[in-house]
Amino acid sequence: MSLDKALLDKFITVTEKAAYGASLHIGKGDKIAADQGAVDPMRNELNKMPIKGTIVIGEGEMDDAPMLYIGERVGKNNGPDLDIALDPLEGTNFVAKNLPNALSVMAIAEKGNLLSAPDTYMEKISIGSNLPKNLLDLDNTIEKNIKLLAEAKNTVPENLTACILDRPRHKKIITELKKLNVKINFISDGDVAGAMYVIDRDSPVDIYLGIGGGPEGVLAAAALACYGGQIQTRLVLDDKEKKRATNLGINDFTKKYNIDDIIKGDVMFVATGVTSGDLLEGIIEDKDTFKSFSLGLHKASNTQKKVSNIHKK
Ligand code: VTB
Repeated sequence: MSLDKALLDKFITVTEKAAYGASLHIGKGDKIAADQGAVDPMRNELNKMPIKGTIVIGEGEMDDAPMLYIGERVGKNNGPDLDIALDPLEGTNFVAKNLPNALSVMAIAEKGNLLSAPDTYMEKISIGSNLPKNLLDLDNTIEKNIKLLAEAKNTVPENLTACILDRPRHKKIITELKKLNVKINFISDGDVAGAMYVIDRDSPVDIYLGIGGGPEGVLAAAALACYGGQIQTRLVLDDKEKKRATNLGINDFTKKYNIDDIIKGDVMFVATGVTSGDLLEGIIEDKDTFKSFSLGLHKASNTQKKVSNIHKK
């Protein structure tokens, strides 16, 4: 079964309101307030929707998150049973420091169709569309993956660009990429967008790799599923986190998840820019209104649209 396409615009309204809420905190140095600024309107808007929604990826587990926690029910409790993954503010640092690329994001699927990833680290590797299925593997050496990708793209490693979070934990990968003369696009945060750069025609990025957040990996997978891109992931868990993963129904801690293991069936992905960035422009505030720029993707109807809307404050 597919999701009702009419829901896409309604979900876009949800991230628009959340993005505006976060935008009120741009440049104020307070990332917790910025996050809260997005969480409250996101929850309000979700509760106006004709859905029986369950948050499967949210702001944390019930004990440490006052709202939009994993397992929270949202919507008017009439309509389809949906699972929702959300990040009201992806890039809290970006908003606090008035930097580009902050987004409000959500992914929606039918019940049981999204991987419930715990809020832990996750190894990721993503590539764009029109490439052989499951071309790359997290267990390959960096050299092997880069060579496979270059070959599939009919080019050489030095013509490829890799995107990676700028973190000390990636030292080894970065050394390997440099040896192969691959161009590197470092990002300071925000790897939902990072993993999606492989799709954007205007972006030079061919491959995203490295370790980022687990929830962000599922959100990026939803977007990539709508574009026909690919992602492979594996959770990175310490002993305490293994227990949390077990609570979410994950028993095989070393499993490599391909995109079809993360996103089953139909899916929607929506994102609204908070601060302007590579994917979307940020919120523009006027006296009584604000203008927002969003991306709406729906796999089944092959919808990939960018919309801009004006809302009353
Ligand atoms: C990751 C990444 C996110 O924060 O979770 C990162 O997936 C935190 O990583 O997109 P560190 O612990 O290394 O700082 C983001 O960049 C932003 O939430």
